Amino acid sequence: MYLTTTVVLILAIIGGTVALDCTQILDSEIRIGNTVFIPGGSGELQPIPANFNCVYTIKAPIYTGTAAIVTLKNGLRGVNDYILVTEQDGHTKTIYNRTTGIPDHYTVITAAEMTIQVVTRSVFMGSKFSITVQYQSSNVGPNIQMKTGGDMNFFDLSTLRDGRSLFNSVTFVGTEPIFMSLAIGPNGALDCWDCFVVDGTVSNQTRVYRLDDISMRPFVTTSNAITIFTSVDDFFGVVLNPVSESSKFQSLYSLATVPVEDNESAMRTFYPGFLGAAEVVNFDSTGIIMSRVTIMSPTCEAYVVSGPPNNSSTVLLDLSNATMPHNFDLKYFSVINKNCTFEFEVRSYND
Ligand SMILES: *[C@@H]1O[C@H](CO)[C@@H](O)[C@H](O)[C@H]1NC(C)=O
Ligand SMILES: *[C@@H]1O[C@H](CO)[C@@H](O)[C@H](O)[C@H]1NC(C)=O
Ligand SMILES: *[C@@H]1O[C@H](CO)[C@@H](O)[C@H](O)[C@H]1NC(C)=O
Ligand SMILES: *[C@@H]1O[C@H](CO)[C@@H](O)[C@H](O)[C@H]1NC(C)=O
Ligand SMILES: *[C@@H]1O[C@H](CO)[C@@H](O)[C@H](O)[C@H]1NC(C)=O
Ligand SMILES: *[C@@H]1O[C@H](CO)[C@@H](O)[C@H](O)[C@H]1NC(C)=O
Ligand SMILES: CC(=O)N[C@H]1CO[C@H](CO)[C@@H](O)[C@@H]1O
Repeated sequence: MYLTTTVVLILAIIGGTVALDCTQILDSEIRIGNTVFIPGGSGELQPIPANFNCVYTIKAPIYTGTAAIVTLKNGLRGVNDYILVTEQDGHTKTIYNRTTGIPDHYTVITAAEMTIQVVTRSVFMGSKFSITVQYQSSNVGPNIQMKTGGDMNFFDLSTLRDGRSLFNSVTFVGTEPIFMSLAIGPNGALDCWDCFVVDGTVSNQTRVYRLDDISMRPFVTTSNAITIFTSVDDFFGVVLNPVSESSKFQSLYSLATVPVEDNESAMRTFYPGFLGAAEVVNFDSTGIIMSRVTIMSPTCEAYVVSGPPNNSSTVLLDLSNATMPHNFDLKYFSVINKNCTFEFEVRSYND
């Protein structure tokens, strides 16, 4: 028995445009400064034939040194036609003919990818779409080994900004999963929509997260590496701990000190046995002043200790009876709360 399959490709002509055939972006088109229009044209909506089903994959391979900004225009008309967007962080959204409020752009960081699936039904309804992909410079930064012992692992990503890259990144690699906290300064938390945290290295991404989705909760990687991408020049301080260190605490956060302006923070014991710690870092220089401690509980067991909160930390100050202000000739320390409700204020030495 002979099975003959004949594939007939019918090129429909719609308003003078040759119908789409699911052409993907060529590797040669992925280069810094290049803009690619899908499915052609120069950014205007393009008609989609009936029975169309194509998954466009948009990526920014590591060797190209790029990241991509993707703009999708929705011109769907058929009620059953749709576009399925799967972002690099796994978020999906199905867009129909009535869908409004699509993000003004999507982002693909180096070595990540997103897909846009365009589907039409058997009847041509005049649906249209357009995808514009702009490739920009993404500068993959240092690979840093997690320090151990009494050394704090911290990094300000604004130090990587080079004035020409959309993204700059840093990677920390350890021997166990990594806990990350955003160091909050006097101006509050960083406001950056297009900042991303990768569980893994740039070339081996276990998962991509938008910073906004993880910055307000404890974040621990599953792999032994973490990569952070910034697209803004603002201060972007992070403090990292091996999970064996962070997991001892029910609450662990970090503070960035600046000169002149005190940063206030409060800690409390929510239930017996609740252990909290704050990692205080002067990212710019050496010297931290604890200017005030106000204890609200009848008794207080809380300490300032050296380095990250670890067995190898040494107690620098007993907060139950400390005199303020207290100067620490250090770049960082940790405040450990064993059983106390209190507020404290810290700032950098003026230099
Ligand atoms: C979406 O489809 C419905 C049903 O066919 C139609 O009534 C409506 O006009 C369409 N909307 C747009 C914006 O095309
Ligand atoms: C403290 O740090 C040392 C060196 O990094 C490490 O071996 C040890 O497990 C840590 N102790 C705790 C309790 O986290
Ligand atoms: C990538 O990361 C995963 C998770 O940490 C690890 O299991 C795997 O071995 C890594 N692959 C390579 C090629 O390094
Ligand atoms: C914690 O402190 C409170 C009062 O501040 C006290 O009543 C309680 O016994 C303390 N708990 C422990 C375990 O020391
Ligand atoms: C050190 O860490 C171990 C393991 O988590 C813990 O059992 C022990 O109590 C800690 N020792 C001190 C002095 O904190
Ligand atoms: C603070 O209190 C601790 C424990 O109660 C005690 O060991 C220490 O000597 C006191 N320090 C000062 C400066 O009073
Ligand atoms: C002035 C001030 O208190 N700034 C910040 C200090 O740090 C906390 C985080 O613990 C921020 O919420 C404050 O905005």
